[in-house]
Amino acid sequence: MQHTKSTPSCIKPNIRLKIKTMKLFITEIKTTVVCPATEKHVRKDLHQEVFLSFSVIVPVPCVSFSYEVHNCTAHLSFWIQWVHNILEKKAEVDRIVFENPDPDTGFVLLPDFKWDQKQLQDLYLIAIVHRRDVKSLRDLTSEHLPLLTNIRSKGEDAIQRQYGVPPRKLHMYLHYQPSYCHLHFHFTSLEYDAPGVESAHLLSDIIQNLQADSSYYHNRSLVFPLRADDGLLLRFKEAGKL
Ligand code: M7G
Repeated sequence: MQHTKSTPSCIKPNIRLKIKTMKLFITEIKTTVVCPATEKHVRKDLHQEVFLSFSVIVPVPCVSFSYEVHNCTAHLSFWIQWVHNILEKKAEVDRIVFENPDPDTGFVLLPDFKWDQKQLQDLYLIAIVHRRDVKSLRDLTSEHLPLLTNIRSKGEDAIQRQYGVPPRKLHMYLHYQPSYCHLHFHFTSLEYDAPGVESAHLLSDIIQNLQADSSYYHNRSLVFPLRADDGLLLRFKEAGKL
């Protein structure tokens, strides 16, 4: 379906499809329906060869950094519309597990689409911050420590209260680079083999790194996976970095 700017986005998670196999067994698969889907939605779920790459931003900003920033700012309003819908209470209002409305340190915690909430082994929630000026790990400085510690302590408390899962059974992390450039954290059960481990940065590590050095994530090289169809991979190749 062709996407136009006025078309409302519709994402339905955990749709159960029954499939009859050749031997007449009925198999159920869990899927997510995205309508209308942009080329970016389709590409995100297609299998691609993945390479580990890294961005160096000192001493000279390299190709990747400007590309990362561009990636996180341009033409993406439709792509992250679902995030704004949640924050503005236009979607998933009844699924919110916890909210702290503070404009600087607040966030919304709710089940990720990947989790059907039927069992705790694959518990998966996301914490989406209210601030809209923090796109990714790269933007974080010690100024954001109150936000990060708030997410950790209030997120842990809410999950313990709601699901009885203690903090020592939780993974709390973000992805770099993110698919969605609005700061959000993943809270997953330690028992769940969540995808994206190669791009995960633990919330506790981020807090410690920023406590030690406010500009840690401004200056560091960061390793991240790149799919074969990512334009940045091409830039790395052109720059002789791969
Ligand atoms: P990701 O796709 O790994 O992107 O995680 P990231 O690298 O930016 O972290 C984003 C997470 O958001 C995924 O685990 C998705 O399942 C989840 N997610 C995506 N959408 C569109 C929705 C949504 O509309 N509602 C909820 N609750 N979760 C979503």
